[in-house]
Amino acid sequence: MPGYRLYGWRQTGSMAIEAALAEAAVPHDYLPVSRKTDANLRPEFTAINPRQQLPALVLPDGTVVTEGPAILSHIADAFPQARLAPERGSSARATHDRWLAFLHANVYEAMLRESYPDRYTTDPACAPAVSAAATAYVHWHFRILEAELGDGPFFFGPRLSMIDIYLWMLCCWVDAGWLADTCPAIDRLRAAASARPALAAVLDRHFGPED
Ligand SMILES: N[C@@H](CCC(=O)N[C@@H](CS)C(=O)NCC(=O)O)C(=O)O
Repeated sequence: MPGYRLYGWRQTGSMAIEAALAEAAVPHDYLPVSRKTDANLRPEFTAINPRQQLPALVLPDGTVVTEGPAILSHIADAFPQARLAPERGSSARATHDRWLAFLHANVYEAMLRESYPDRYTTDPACAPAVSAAATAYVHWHFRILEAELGDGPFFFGPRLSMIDIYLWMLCCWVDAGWLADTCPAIDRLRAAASARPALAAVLDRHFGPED
């Protein structure tokens, strides 16, 4: 019987999904879709995700799930023993889902504007300004989240959740010096997540030396 299939690539949003699957010890096949050769634009992958973006998780019954938070929510609910999200219907779960959506809608999306500004303007001369504004927007949202964090090291204290995994990934895409200086609680969360063996291995696959 086929199992889970994750389509991903180095230094993309598949990093959080790999991390969640590793933390929950979910067996899966990893199918690399090269961003170097734009394999995500090929018909085979477009048939899986018409947005031509990574990640995409195919469930054992063939259901395709895209969009990071939807994939993370599915993993949390399908593997509750891993306790990577509070119980469905609880206030804690509403808080969890709130901040996951916040990170996805505001921060991840702004990071795309930062990296691909030409997609967000019809005037190529404006691209640098679009990118600079996106950086400021990312920083603003990091500061909002910084104010929400308690004693940590994770969002819900000692217990890792999907918010931490997603935020940990996003931390890889901001300036490390800015993060340490401006958002010490988020930086502490990042370090605590990176110290977990499962996440350290994923971090190395994404940001370590290429094979
Ligand atoms: N909203 C999507 C965004 C995914 C996304 O932007 N993925 C990037 C890699 S980090 C990608 O595949 N980009 C290829 C492209 O847009 O051409 C999600 O949350 O999964």
